[in-house]
Amino acid sequence: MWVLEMGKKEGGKEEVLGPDVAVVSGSKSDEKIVNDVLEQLEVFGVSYVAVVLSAHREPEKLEEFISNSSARVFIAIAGLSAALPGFIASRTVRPVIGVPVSAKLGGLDALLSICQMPKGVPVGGVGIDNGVNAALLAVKILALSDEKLRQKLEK
Ligand code: C2R
Repeated sequence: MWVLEMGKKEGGKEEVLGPDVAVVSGSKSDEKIVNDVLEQLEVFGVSYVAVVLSAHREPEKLEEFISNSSARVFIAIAGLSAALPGFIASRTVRPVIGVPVSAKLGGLDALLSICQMPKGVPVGGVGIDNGVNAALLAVKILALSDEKLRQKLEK
């Protein structure tokens, strides 16, 4: 797991220098998909933090995590009634990529929960259990402002 480090802002004020990607899963039972995401991020040397936090079960903790995180992209992994990606998107303007997990109904429940967001609160959804694509999409977003990463993607 990527560990938070303290750093200095330009003006000398202290801030927490976070990882590029925050990977949030709704339950420890989503571990396999989380590992697919982390492995792919590691291929590109992208820093990450991975946490288990549920919007349904621990909304206050999740809210605190989002507001303290300086990650540039969120990947939210959840099965069943997957509120997690939408919850995160409602509390940050940073991009959120949702990964539906096939816990029940082949993952269709989670897929629809993630894709059918109301206007104004977008979540980018990838295929069911497709953690690899979520990581690649996050890398593409980061590569927009990172030339070295863009070159790695092109290779
Ligand atoms: P448990 O195995 O812990 O009962 O979780 C998780 O992502 C998991 O796939 C079963 C499934 O419930 C999902 N879950 C959510 C949320 N919290 C947990 N969809 C949420 O806040 O959206």
